[in-house]
Amino acid sequence: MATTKTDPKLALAANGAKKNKLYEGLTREQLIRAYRFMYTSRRIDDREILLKRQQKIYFQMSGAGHEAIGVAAGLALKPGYDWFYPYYRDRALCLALGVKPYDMFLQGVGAAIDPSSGGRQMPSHWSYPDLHIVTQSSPTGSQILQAVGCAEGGRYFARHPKAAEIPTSPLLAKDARNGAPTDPTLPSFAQDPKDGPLAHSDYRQFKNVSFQGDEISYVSLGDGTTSEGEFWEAMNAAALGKLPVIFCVEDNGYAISVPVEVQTAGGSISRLVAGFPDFHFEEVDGTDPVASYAAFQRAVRHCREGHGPAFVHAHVTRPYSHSLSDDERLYRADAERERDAARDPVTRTQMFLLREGILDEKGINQLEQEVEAELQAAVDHALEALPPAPESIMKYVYSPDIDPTSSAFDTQPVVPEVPADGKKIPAKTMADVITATLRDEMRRDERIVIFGEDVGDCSREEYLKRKLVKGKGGVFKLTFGLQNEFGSDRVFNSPLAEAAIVGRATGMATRGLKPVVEIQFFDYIWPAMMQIRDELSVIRWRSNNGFSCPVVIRVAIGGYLTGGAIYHSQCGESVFTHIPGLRVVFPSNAQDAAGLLRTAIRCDDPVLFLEHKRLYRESFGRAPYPGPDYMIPFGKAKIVHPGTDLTVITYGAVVPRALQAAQKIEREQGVKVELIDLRCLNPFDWDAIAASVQKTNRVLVAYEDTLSWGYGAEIAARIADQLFDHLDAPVRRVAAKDVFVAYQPILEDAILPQPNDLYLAMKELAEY
Ligand SMILES: Cc1ncc(C[n+]2csc(CCOP(=O)(O)OP(=O)(O)O)c2C)c(N)n1
Ligand SMILES: [Mg+2]
Repeated sequence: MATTKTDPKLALAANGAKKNKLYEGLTREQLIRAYRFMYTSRRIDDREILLKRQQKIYFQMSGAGHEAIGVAAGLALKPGYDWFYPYYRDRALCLALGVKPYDMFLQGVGAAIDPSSGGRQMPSHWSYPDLHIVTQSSPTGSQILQAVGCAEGGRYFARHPKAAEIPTSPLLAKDARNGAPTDPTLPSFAQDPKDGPLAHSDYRQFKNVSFQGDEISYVSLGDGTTSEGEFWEAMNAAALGKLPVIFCVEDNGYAISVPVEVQTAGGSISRLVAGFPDFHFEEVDGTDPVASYAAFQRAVRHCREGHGPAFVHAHVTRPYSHSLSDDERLYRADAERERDAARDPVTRTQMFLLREGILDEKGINQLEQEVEAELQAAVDHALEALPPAPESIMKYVYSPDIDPTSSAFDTQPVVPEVPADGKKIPAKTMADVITATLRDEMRRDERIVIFGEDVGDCSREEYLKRKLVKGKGGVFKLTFGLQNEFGSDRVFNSPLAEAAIVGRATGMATRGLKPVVEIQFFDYIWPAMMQIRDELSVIRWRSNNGFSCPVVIRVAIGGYLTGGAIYHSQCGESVFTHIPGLRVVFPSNAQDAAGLLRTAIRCDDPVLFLEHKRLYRESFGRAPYPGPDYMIPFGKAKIVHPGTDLTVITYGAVVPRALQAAQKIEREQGVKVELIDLRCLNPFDWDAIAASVQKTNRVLVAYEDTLSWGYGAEIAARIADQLFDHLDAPVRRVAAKDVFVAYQPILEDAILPQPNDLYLAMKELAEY
């Protein structure tokens, strides 16, 4: 293909004495290649702009002005070896890494065979798994923390190479045999010859890992994007870990219409970041491919040699306004635009090639004609490509390989035999059982890493080693002892930065690790919301299954704490059940917590695992530890109390309260309540709800979150829609008042649903 190799004829102008001259290590042939990529990049932008005006594509974002720095990075790094988190201006980088113009036009037309997303994402949102170009989104800067996590993942596998292996029987088979017949459609490694398929119950079967000892994570962003908090969190994390990440800031002086001096204190991002330790810093004219290549070479060397991260600040131009929807003449004076035009990287490089006698005018013309012909063919071909089928929209919301609702995740608890002396097997708290499950899973799977705020036993390891301290292990102590047993590579404290916890975990999981991270309180999950909503949950879908990131996020949630107040007591799960691609689990007792947490860890989807703080050590719901292989499929409710007169649907800390009310109404009024604990909120067990409502004809939905727009609204709406004929009474909800949880216990009691509220609602419904 013309864009990837240099026509030897063109280099003929490489004449005489200068023939072997190197330009910062680049040969004359490499410079011609670089120019070809740059010119191709610019002309793809021009073609796309035309196609957009002809309404043949639907969006355009140009990389104009950023070509030289992109090509320099592409030549200095290795596709399929290093990892790339580019942004939308990195067209020239992608071309230099091996993406074909045809692939780019397929993005524009939204073709089914568009390798980036199959028509799901805008053009210039790059995703090419084979080249290690990781799927990119639109929020500015949300890729940066993932690049850091990606580097951490690579380092982890280099230190723990056995973790990268895909386990074979009997390790896998041990937990996975369910007696299902052999499935001929499964890949051979997923089959156990004796016992049928390995039941699709371990994400590692589908998560191949590759890593290199000296690999680099590249991430780029614009000057405006350095104002995002995640940028600073990422810089800090990269410096703390001395990670091999190259941050490339492509500074075109503007973020849409906002100039750099309004964006960056003092007007220079280089000056602001200069204090980060262990970084190598470069500030370069990013319109000059030779200077840019030299800067990148030095940055690459620093990272490959393990000295830490690098920061390349490239001054570039933006000749085509921000996008097709923007006209920069509205906010930039002509003189300023002319100054930029004089530095245009494509013309500049062309002049350089002529001046150095690397190409003559004929050579330039020939190269440009070849590019034009290639692009014409690519456009023609792409315009013939078929759009995706509307029926495909739900594909890859979740893993196509592992179904956590399946019987593969349905195993029996293994509880130690009752001792001869007849003493009862000790019942464990939900907190104890969660710790035991984490410990057993970490023993079984070396890809699991645990991090978050305070989750380690002690960051100053020598205190632990010398037994000077016992260790903390989480503010609720659920990870206590895990750093001690598994080491600080696998269990460690993170900086106090929730977006960084989830963003880094996402990058690690993309590489095949299984991060089980902790958000200390649900009330503080919000800084991570962008990562959860726009990245973690959507990466598989938007990349058309090119990438996935099955992270588990454990979160302490809920009230009834007497004193927790507004910022330690909130629920809010419906905000997350509203997100496609995210599994949401909310157990009410020890045994369910163990079974569901194990399913969360072994499955192939991102999971939000909500742990009610009030239930951690409650006597309700204690149980013996159900063993190291106990799993419960997602989306299967539990009938906590069978009944015939009224269905109560609930979960979490309302379960024991509803049970209390159900027992009272049965005692006092003879009303038999069927109490359903959903356990898993997305997916949820519609079949269990429908069967019960058809039997009782009366239904109450109860939850701790605020009433309006809450989780129960969806359940109530579905019941009204699909079970209307079976109802003898209106669907009722009992939930928190539409206000925040207050500190004074009298107020908290009035705000959160109490057993008596549930009792009264049950009575009213039974009598209706
Ligand atoms: C989080 C977020 N906020 C706002 C936007 C809208 N937006 C898209 S690009 C952009 C400006 C980015 O400027 P800069 O980082 O300098 O990159 P450039 O486009 O100049 O290369 C803005 C505000 C967005 N995509 N994401
Ligand atoms: Mg900018």
